Amino acid sequence: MAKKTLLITHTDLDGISPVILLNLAGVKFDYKSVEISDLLDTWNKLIEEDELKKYELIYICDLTAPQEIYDYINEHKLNVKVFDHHETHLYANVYDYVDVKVDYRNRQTCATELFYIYLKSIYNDLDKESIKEYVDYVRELDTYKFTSEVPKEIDALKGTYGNKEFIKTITRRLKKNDTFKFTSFEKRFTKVKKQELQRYLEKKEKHMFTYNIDKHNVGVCFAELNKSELGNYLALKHPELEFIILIDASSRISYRASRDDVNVAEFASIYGGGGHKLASGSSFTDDDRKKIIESYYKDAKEIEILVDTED
Ligand SMILES: [Mn+2]
Repeated sequence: MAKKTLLITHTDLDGISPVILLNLAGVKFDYKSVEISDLLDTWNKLIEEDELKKYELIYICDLTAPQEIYDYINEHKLNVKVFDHHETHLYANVYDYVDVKVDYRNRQTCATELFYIYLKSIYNDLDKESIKEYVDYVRELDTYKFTSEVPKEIDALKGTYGNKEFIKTITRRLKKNDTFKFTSFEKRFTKVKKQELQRYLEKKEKHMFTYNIDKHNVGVCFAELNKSELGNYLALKHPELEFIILIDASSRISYRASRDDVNVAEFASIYGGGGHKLASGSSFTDDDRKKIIESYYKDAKEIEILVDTED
């Protein structure tokens, strides 16, 4: 059996677009798309199940790999190439098979762009206008620097189609067309979705609380959906507030700012979190959730009941 290529990549648009690029290059490969926090587990499982040796080449994209993974790669002399743009990953540039850049040609870059530059130098077929355009859209979305609405529309389609179907349909489209185009159905769908989002943002804004926390004037909102759109919308609309706190009670807390004088990473670190200057997060634990239940229902006592989750 001929050896194959393995791609280990992130789950977002910048993570799954490398899958599309390998499809377009005509490479025979398997891929795993994982959350950053699951990378090490995924890697260790590949080792345990003796899977790694099935591959003659392994790409890792859009994920910050910990030193442990590099130690293994170096010790076993695996043929690996890494493409990423996270600051926390710059340390790995000491290895000649790693390409981590935060900026490229005087602007922020993304994993898809770095991977594309590399693949294009090997597979001439990729040097095509539609693919170039698509990679630019992915970069704009991932670095939040927009010149049009198209990147957000592409990302919304990814959410609607689901990753597998999205990869299939975009691969086919980029192969066939000279420029990147939406179908007429997608155009109509996107318009309706946008109107829906606008109503959602306005509704959330009405339910925003304002607080002073640790000497900062902030807006606080509860939200489970469209958090980055919402955080951005509220931060831009309310320059009188230093930043916006979005509490996703079933998951985590996000901090968003649009002002240069604010550093939400610092604020988040007080609460055990971290991130970037304008976008950070901290965790919201089961203990926090229980506190809410128990402060609302004064007589609540937690009990153990076996729940049958099979359906
Ligand atoms: Mn990325």
